Amino acid sequence: MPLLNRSTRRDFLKKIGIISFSANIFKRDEVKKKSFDKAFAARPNVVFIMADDMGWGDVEAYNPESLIPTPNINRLAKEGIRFTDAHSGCALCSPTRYGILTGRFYWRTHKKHSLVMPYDPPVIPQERLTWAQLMHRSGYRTGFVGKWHLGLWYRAKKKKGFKRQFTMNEDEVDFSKNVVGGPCDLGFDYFFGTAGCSTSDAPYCFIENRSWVGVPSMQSSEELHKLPGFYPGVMTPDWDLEQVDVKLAEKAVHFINAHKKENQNKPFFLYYALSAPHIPWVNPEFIRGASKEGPRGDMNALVDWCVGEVRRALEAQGVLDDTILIFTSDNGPRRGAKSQKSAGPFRGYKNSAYEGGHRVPFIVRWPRNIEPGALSDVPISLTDMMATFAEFLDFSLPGNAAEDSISILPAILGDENQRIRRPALIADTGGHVSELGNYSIRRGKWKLIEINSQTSRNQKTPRFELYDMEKDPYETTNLATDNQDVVEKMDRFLQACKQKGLRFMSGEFRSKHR
Ligand SMILES: [Ca+2]
Repeated sequence: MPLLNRSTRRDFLKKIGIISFSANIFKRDEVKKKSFDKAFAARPNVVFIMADDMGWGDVEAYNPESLIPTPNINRLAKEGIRFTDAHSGCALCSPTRYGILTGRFYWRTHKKHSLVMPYDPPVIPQERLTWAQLMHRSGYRTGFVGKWHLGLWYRAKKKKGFKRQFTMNEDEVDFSKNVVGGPCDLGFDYFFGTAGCSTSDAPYCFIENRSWVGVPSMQSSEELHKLPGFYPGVMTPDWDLEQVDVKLAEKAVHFINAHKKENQNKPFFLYYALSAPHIPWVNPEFIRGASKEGPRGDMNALVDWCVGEVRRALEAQGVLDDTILIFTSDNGPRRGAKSQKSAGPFRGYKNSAYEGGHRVPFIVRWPRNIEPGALSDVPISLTDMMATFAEFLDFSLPGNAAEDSISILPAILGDENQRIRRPALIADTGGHVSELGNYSIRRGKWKLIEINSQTSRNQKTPRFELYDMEKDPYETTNLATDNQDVVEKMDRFLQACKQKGLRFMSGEFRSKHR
């Protein structure tokens, strides 16, 4: 069900100049095509910038006491809308990224939980509708730059077919052959980036579209193996950890510049997934010492530098104000050093079901339609991107796509009623140790955390924690024991969401599960 009523939507589309675009475009004659092109040009570009493990409290616009200077991100907040209750779909990389591109929770995949490991096959099958396809079918040129981390098909050297193994068999991979099942097979016209975490997952080699850029012909050194979180593996002889984010920024800028020259009649959609500030925190020289926190802080300063590079490119091309520019992070941060409160005032860090695990910065700059300096405490999720842009582009989502995605377009435009339209806010922790997974669900003032631990054979039933988020937003007091009825209702609702999809949990169906 659309969240904007038809008249509101018509007014909105009229305002941004694309209403004439929405119907029957292929039947237009040549004269009408001119007006079509004009309307097309009026469509805003979309740039989605996502840091990797940057915390709510790392950004100065969220935490004035941050030890990290973030002038470029602060400026976006000053000129756009800043959400204070935004959440990643998961407290871990791959599941969040899956949710952004598909509008679905990761537990609906064959993997269900945990990360996509190096050389894992794709978690998104080619037939699934993605955010990129939605944009592409709506007339956008689409590009993905950065960390993919959603799996690829790799060609094997000897046997026919594809590799499906983790790193120990990487010598069997034929790096002279194309990879498939990645961004260019899921709706992106262009891809430049890495298969997994760009600075800690093998293979350490860039991919452009479907081809390897160079050959990862050598093994990583013993020196690199000492770095925190670094997976040993093959790399290209010229691979330089310090320069990875600099290179990705360069490619993001290149995509913007090249687009303006080559595709003036089309808007573009750039999904730019940074490697920073993910471990192992090896910074380029020019950013060292930029923060007062040390290497992790400097890596966050590098994120800000990258945001500045993209902004400058948009400005230089004269398209900054015709672009919806979004900045966010894929999950909560690691603990900060010194006095840095990387997760702000919230409990927990990356991988946690507590707020610190998945409450992330989320800023949208779009001066044509967003009041500068706007602030919103409406709960939103990164899994909402699909439904949001479907509504924006008048794209009808089929019933078997984006099941967990709720349009936040009204919230971006400052409509507080969005709050009551969301049946619940759900986040996953990635469940590293559990096949069943761990979840949190928020409805009204309550937040239920369900931990399905399998560390003990005797612990077969989930452990629940319940918090009153109005009185206790920092999750200090577990109220589950005294509120078993609430726990049961919330858990029932969570199970129903898993089964039906969050998008369909409204109206009559919702009332049955109160
Ligand atoms: Ca991450």
